Formats: sequence, C-alpha cells, structure tokens
Amino acid sequence: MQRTGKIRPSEITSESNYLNRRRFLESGLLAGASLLAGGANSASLPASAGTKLTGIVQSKFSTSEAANSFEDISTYNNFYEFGTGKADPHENAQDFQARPWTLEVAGHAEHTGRYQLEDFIKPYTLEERIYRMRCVEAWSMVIPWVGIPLAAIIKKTAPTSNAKFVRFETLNDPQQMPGQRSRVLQWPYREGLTMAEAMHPLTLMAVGLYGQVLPNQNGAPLRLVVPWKYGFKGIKSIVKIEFVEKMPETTWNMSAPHEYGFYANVNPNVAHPRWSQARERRIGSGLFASKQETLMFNGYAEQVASLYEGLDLKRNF
Ligand SMILES: Nc1nc2c(c(=O)[nH]1)N[C@H]1C(S)=C(S)[C@@H](COP(=O)(O)O)O[C@H]1N2
Ligand SMILES: [Mo]
Repeated sequence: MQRTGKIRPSEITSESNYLNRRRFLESGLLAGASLLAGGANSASLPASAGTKLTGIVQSKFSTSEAANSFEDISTYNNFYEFGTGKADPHENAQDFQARPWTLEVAGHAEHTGRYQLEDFIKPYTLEERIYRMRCVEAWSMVIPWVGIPLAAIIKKTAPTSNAKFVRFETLNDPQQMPGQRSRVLQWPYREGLTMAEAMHPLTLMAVGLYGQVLPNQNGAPLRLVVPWKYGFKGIKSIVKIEFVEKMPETTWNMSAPHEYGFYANVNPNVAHPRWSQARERRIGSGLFASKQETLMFNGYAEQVASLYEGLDLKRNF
C-alpha cells in the first residue's frame, strides 16, 4: 500500500483487515502501543487555555479571507452546555477543567481504549487551518484553528471494515456544565460523520485557535471542525470517539428531525423550514453590513462535492 498523504477509505479497510489478523496472532498484548508510539512528530498540548502552542505547520487548506478577531471567536459562541445565549459560554466556561482529560476510542477499530489526551496527541503534527465556519442560524466567521487531521488519527486507530460511521460524544458533567441541568437538549451532546467524511483531508480535530490552546468556550480540550457542514456538526469537548456500523443519532436531529439532518451540509439552495439559508451575516462586519451569499458546501465544493455524488441533498439535508 502506498504511503502518501491521501488515504482512500478502501485502503483503510484493507489495511485494518490485515492488522486484524496480525493482532489476533499477537494475542492483543500490544493493544494501543502503536497508537501512542511517537514517530518523527511529537505534538505537545499544554493544559491552560491561552498557552502558546509550538511546532505548528501551516496548511495549504487555509482560506486567505480575513479571520475574525480572537474576541469575536471567543465571546460569540454556541455551547448549550454553558447556556443558550451567545455570551453565556464565555461567561460560564471559565472554570471548566479541561484536565485531566480522558479520551475513549471505542467500537470497530484495532486500537480502542482510554487515553490521556496529552499521550493521544503526541504522535501528530499540529497544523494551522484557517476555515470559514457557517452556523445553521445564518451567521458565519473565519477561524484560525490549530489541530490534527482526523484522517491521521483514524489511520492510526485502524478501524475495521465494519466501521461505516464515526460517532462523537461530549463530556457529560452537569456539575461543571450548568446548561446540562436543563433539558434544552438531550445530553451528552453527540454527533457523527460517515467514514468518508471523517477521512476527508479537510476534517480537523481542533485543540487550539490563534496559535493558542483552545478557550473552554470553543470546546476545549478537543473539538471537531468540519468546514463544509453547519457549525453544529463541530462537536465540542469530546470524550468519546466510536466506530459504528449504523448512522448514529445526533443531538440536533434528535431534538428537531425536520429541521436538522444528519448530513447538515451547508447548502444555500435548501432552506431551513423556518428561514432561508441563501445568505449569511459575517460576525464582526457590523450590524448594518449587508449579508453575503452563502456558498455551496460553504465554499468547499471543489474538495467535497464528490462525497455526495448521487445523493439527493434536499432529502438528505
Ligand atoms: N457540545 C456542543 N458542541 C457544539 C455546540 C453545543 O451546543 N454543544 N454548538 C454547536 C454549534 S450550533 C456551533 S455553531 C459551533 C460553535 O462553535 P464556536 O462557538 O467555537 O464558534 O459549535 C457546535 N458544537
Ligand atoms: Mo450553529
């Protein structure tokens, strides 16, 4: 198998079947070892929000559009675990303890288990990716994330051929997350991607923004970023990644199935039942600034449209 940067899902499958057989022979003694083994790279992830991250490489996938200010990005948030108002997460997440943090990898994969986040991150290289983010509420921002391509993580985790979807779960801790004491959503927040979406080179696991450790309100210590989908797919403060066979339940779909689908691809031609998705307000551009047009797949059509060939995007919203 060729070791290039791009991995097709078909290659993953065949490699993991191979690993499956080998692992069987090794009687599982080394479970997890290769997932944590440091290679040439050695990303380190400090605990406190705002700490400078080191060893970041620039990504060719960044937009050249002007990024929103750190203030915009860290004070205008959706994170219902800390309240439903846009300013609530900034206000209520300051004491959130993003350490120690255990990440569970479960389901149809070779290297399942529970990992300390710092150990889990170590084998990878941190990248800066400046992405557009389009919320389903018709506002948008440009955010300079720091993270790891999810594909790199998945490759090391070695899913088996039974893995058709990846499901993610946020921490469930009503003590620390006051919003979880209300029933505004079903907790824990959960999200999912198809395997092909999860393996797409644009899909990122973010640990920082503006070159610093992620602010709590943006989903510390680890959150998903899928720039061609509505923002709600970008699940925050992830404690569990699970490889599953069936399309997983997702929080906003469970809450209002006619309004929020599993795919949630940004699409100016498919209106939300209660508002148009044709235009968006770029945060920071001023209250009276005219709205800008929303682009198909949030402007990432060239990279991702092929994932959805033959899929009715009106039905599969
Ligand atoms: N756990 C969790 N993840 C979440 C949310 C949430 O309420 N809880 N809100 C989502 C929504 S609707 C959006 S638009 C983005 C906002 O990310 P940001 O606040 O970092 O800009 O986070 C998403 N991830
Ligand atoms: Mo959103």
